[in-house]
Amino acid sequence: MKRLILAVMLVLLVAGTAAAKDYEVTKKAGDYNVVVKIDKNPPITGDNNLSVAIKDAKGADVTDAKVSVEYSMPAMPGMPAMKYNTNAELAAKEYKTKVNFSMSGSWNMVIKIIRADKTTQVKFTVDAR
Ligand SMILES: [Cu+2]
Repeated sequence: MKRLILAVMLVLLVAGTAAAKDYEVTKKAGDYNVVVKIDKNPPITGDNNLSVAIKDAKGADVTDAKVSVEYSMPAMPGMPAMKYNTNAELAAKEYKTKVNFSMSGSWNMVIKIIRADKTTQVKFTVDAR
């Protein structure tokens, strides 16, 4: 019986760990392969840590780009349009920043990658709880 309880607890622990996995979006944009991660899954109303990893066509890490994150929500009844912009800073081959979703719902994300005067954009939506 003790063993069964232990086994059940172990399963719950593993399930909990799996659920805690980062929210992840992978996109091809131009020559780049871009992986965006958010540490809250699902993303939440309030602060979320976001990271962007960029690889070039050869699979090498891109560490000399300027990366910014724009997140917005169109106007809806009782709420004006919202738009925020933040610069991501390079740390350990990833570009990191915080995004603060001011309300729950669907947010339009635009990751801007500027490198050698060329701008590449990655777009996706995030549902914040
Ligand atoms: Cu809204």
